[in-house]
Amino acid sequence: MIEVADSWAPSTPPNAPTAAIYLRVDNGTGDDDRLVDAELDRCTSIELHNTTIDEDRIMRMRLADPAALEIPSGGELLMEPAGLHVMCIGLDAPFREGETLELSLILESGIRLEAPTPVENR
Ligand SMILES: [Cu+2]
Repeated sequence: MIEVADSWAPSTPPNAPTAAIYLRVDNGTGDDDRLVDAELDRCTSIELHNTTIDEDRIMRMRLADPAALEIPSGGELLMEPAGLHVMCIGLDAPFREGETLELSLILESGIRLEAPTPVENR
């Protein structure tokens, strides 16, 4: 079975144009898979990002390499602060603590995982 073991999103300040979502997917199947897309009706578009720190110590986000989004058989994909994240672009309204986001994850195999995601500040 492949499943979202944990997902959460920090609340956002008023008028924030973007928001990050973090999660863990566990893969208990015998097949490798990969996260390829996500859907959330609160966003104009979604990108899968990775965070890197440049030589000048500035944090930057860029599109994640597909290799980094693998969900290996018997393993997990971990998306966490300062690393991989789902980037919600064109946020319609701030994420408010206590609400639940109806996030869906699309895997390379065609599997679609529903991931109700609480907004909480960890
Ligand atoms: Cu990002």
